[in-house]
Amino acid sequence: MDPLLQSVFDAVVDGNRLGVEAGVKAALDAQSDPGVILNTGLIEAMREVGRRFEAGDCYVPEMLIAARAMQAGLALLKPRLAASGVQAGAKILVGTVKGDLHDIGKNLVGMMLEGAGYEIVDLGTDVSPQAFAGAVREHGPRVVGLSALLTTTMQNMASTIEAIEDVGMRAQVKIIVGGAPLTDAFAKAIGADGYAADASRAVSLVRRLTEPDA
Ligand code: B1M
Repeated sequence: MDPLLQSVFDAVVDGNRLGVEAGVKAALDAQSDPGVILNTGLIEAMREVGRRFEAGDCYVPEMLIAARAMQAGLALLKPRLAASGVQAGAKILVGTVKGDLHDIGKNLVGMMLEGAGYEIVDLGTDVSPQAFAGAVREHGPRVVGLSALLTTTMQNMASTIEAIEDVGMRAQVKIIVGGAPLTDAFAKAIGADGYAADASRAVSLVRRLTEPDA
């Protein structure tokens, strides 16, 4: 790999935000293609972080720090990406369901998905079923990601799916769910398209749902 891109990759994996910023700036100064910096430096590095997490070689704090470092690099690249016409990946709407204020896991999922090249619309926390449904109509995402951390609020995932059905948008979106109290069986019972136990698996799940042949 080009040494400048390698330095961006290594800095993301190490969670070194200043190193990522310096590496991205140096690569841009050296006329590297912004799309190549994104794919080879940032996205591949987050993929590596996801692999290490799934293998038990790193944990949530390291993944969060790496995701934040990646986002700092992405912020520098975004204007250049827009100018060079690089298309963002599929749009994904994420939010924590009604009554629930926990957002650390949802933010991590959003960051990992952004790191994988998807465009994220984050609705925040305590999002009502109607607000989710309205946002699906407004933004037209390929995937909706619902997060819940409380046994009391996970029930609101079912009403959110119903609300999306009620506005006639269910067939247009894949709905994935996650959060500590959830299980695959619960996800199936409420009619979600998939469940992910953690942020890294959420990325693989979205890839499977949006690019079935990949
Ligand atoms: Co709360 N809380 N909390 N809390 N809190 C828990 C969840 C709890 C298990 C603690 C406990 O009692 N042991 C318990 C729930 C019990 C239950 O429901 N059976 C609990 C409770 C009871 C409460 C309150 C009711 C307490 C009170 O006021 N009496 C209250 C509720 C407020 C509300 O939401 N209405 C409350 C409040 C809070 C704080 C505000 C203080 C704070 C949240 C701060 C914030 O998020 N900004 C908080 C915290 C921090 C926790 C714990 C300690 C940590 C949660 C966390 O961030 N984990 C938690 C106990 C625990 O989990 N050990 C607890 C780290 C995060 C990275 O993991 O969120 O699981 P997690 O996300 C993972 C996966 O689940 C998955 O990927 C993530 C990354 O790998 N995932 C998805 C998550 N969403 C996903 C979506 C996907 C895919 C994967 O697709 C879309």
